[in-house]
Formats: sequence, structure tokens, C-alpha cells
Amino acid sequence: MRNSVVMRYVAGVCCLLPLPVLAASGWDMTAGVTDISNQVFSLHRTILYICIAIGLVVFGMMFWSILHHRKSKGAVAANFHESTTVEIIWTVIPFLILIGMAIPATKVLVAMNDTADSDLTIRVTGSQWKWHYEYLTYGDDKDVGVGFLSALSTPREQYERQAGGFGSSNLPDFEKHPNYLIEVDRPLVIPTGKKVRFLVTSDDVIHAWWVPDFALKRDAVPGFINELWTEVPAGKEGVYRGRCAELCGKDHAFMPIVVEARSDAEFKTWLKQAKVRAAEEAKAAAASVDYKFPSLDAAMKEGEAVYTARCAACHQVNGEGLPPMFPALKGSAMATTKTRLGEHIDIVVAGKNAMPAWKAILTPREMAAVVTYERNAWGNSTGDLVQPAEMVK
Ligand code: HEC
Ligand SMILES: [Cu+2]
Repeated sequence: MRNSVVMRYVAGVCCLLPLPVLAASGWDMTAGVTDISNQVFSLHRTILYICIAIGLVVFGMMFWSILHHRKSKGAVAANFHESTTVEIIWTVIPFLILIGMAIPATKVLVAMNDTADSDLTIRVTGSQWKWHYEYLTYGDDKDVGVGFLSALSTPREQYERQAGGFGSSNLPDFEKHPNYLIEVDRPLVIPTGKKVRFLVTSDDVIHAWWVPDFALKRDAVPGFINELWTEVPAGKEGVYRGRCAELCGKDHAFMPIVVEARSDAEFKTWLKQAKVRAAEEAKAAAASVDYKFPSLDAAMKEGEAVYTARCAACHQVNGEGLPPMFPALKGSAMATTKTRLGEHIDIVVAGKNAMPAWKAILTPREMAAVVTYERNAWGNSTGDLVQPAEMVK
């Protein structure tokens, strides 16, 4: 992960260095932790050795010929046309080399795509700009019913340096967390020693789910489901990181992936807790319909937190949006006209075009708070206090 693209190009150029030197330099590909990632790595090595050998032979012959048949030595060019023997040789040899390379490559490809007999199935959905993980089946449990969003947890003010707008350096330098831009609020948790199948898809545009240590990378395409699998060996418990690998819009750089591999026993405990948490969240969401904000200020305070976490990526912290893609809410007719409150609620609940539907993600209380916030922040001053009950119509 820490290797930049440039470094990998440099590594490519340096492939004539002795390979152990390359590996020690940290510029080489990662061998990863899974059996498949190791197979991919050694395949890469095998092909690299073959390319080096071909390079040495071809360039060796070329330089040798240039040197030994140079004009100053009195060399006279051969004068022949259409040598069938030569043509057969330069067709058959590359053909054999290619077949020799295709056999191991095909073996690895077939193994990578064999998702049969998995123990755990997880659906991974890319959605601007976060990941949605849903645990579908685990062993005999055909309806796990655990799902959550996993989003970047580095505070937006830090990476957007909001005091002076995007890219501004008006903020004093803050202490960067070691996991700056690579940490998420809720990581994906998987068991080690178990075959985990991922079904990768997308809600909106094409994303790609990429975890280099597992040699996993597949496009998340709306309307399609791509399959992937991994098995982290027992003993390799730990935190593995990846990122979205397909340019998916403005915050593409800010949708990291964090996978926690835990022993099977610890995973089971985690899953139990996650189920309890999911049930509690569902109960709280249902109950929150009956909640009543005591004052506009109370709703504004909650609304601001929801807005910053969920809406600011598109509509910006200052409510000005990024027109024409993402409309401004500051001064927008919908958010400032009392009679258009219904429309405002509708678009938040049900979404519209690139505006996500929030009803499955936010509770009625959160939606009410954020609508209240949008109608009273940044100089919008409808004075409307929206209550959770108004979200269910
Ligand atoms: C992925 C980007 C994205 C996110 C995140 C997002 N929106 Fe939007 N929003 C849009 C787009 C795009 C539109 C314009 C939709 C259209 O009219 O086609 C929109 C429109 C709106 C409108 C209507 C504005 C008007 O004046 O027409 C409101 C209100 C709104 N969003 C509220 C929210 C709230 C509340 C949240 C957070 C809970 C949110 N949005 C999060 C993209 C986003
Ligand atoms: Cu993406």
C-alpha cells in the first residue's frame, strides 16, 4: 500500500537489479498474506524471470552482432530473402514461450475465481463515497442479517482545511493521526481459516474493491454482481487496508477499506455482538419516530452532526454545494420556502438521481434533525422545526 505508483514504475525499471535487492527495498509488489496472493506473487516473479531471460538473449545477440559484424572489421551483409527456416524458428519459439507462461497463469486464474464451498458470504456495495457491507450467510446461518456502512473517519475539516476552503493552508498544522485518511468508522470483520466469498456491486457509479494483501481487486458495477473470495490463514490475524481503485468521482480518494481478520472464535463473538447492535439500532430507529425535539436548537445541534457526516461530501460544509453537480442548499428555494417543506422531506427520504435515498441509512430522528438544520443554517431562516414523525408519511 505504501508503494506509490511512481515507485512501482521505478521498480519495473529496476527489474534488472538482483531480485532479492528489489524485495528488500520495499519497491516490489507485496506478496500478501493469503495463499492466492502468494501464488500471484510467485507467478509475477516467474514471468519476470522469463522476461529477463528473453531480454538478455535478444539484447545479447543484438549487441554481439553489432560488435562483431561492424563495418570497420570489414563485415559484409548477408544477402538473402525469405528464409523459411528462420520464420519457423521465430514463430515456434515465442509460441512455446507463451504457452509455457499461459499454463501457470491459467492455473492461478482458475483458483482465484473458484468461489465454491465458501463459509461466509458478504455483499460489498460501493456507494459515493463509502462501502456498505452486508453479511448474508455464515455456515448454516442462511440469514445473518448484519449490515453496516463503512466510511472514512478522518474528520473532513482536517483534509479539506475548511477555514479557507478546499486546499487552503489557512488552518494551523494539526497533528496527523498515523492512520490519517486510511481509517474507517466501522471496519469489515472476517474470520481467519475460513473461505470468505464477496459479492461486489455498486449503488451508483463504478467503484473497485481492492485489498492488496489478499490479492483481491474487482470492479463494483451498478446492476452487476462480481464474485471474489479470500481465505486468510489462521495465525495471520490483523488489520489489512485497501481502497477504492476506480475513479468514482470527487471523493474517490476518500473511501478507504479496512479489513480486520480475527480468529474464528473471536469472529463468532463479534458477529453475536454485531447482531445485538443491529437489533438495537433497528429498535432505536423505529422508536425514534416518536421522539420529539424539545427545541429548534436541540434539533440543529443533532442536524449539524448528521449533515457533516453524511451530506457535506456533496453539498459542502458551508451549504454552497458544487454546482452544477451538487446543488447549493444555502439559499436554495426548496430549503428556504416554508411551503416546500414537503418536497424537502421527500428528496431526503427517497432521493433523486445522484442524491441518495436516506431512509434505509438514517433514522427518522436523524433525517428530521438534518432537514431542520438545512432549513435554518447558513442564513436559511425558515424557523421550521421538523419532528421525526413527519418523516413517515
Ligand atoms: C452523493 C452526493 C450527495 C450526498 C451525499 C447528498 N446529496 Fe443531496 N443532492 C445531491 C444531488 C446530486 C442533488 C440534486 C438532485 C436532483 O435534483 O437531480 C441533491 C439534492 C438535494 C436537495 C434538494 C436541493 C434543491 O434545492 O433542489 C436536498 C434538500 C438535499 N439534497 C439534501 C441532502 C441531505 C439532507 C443529505 C444528507 C443526509 C444529502 N443531500 C446528501 C447529492 C447528494
Ligand atoms: Cu469509489
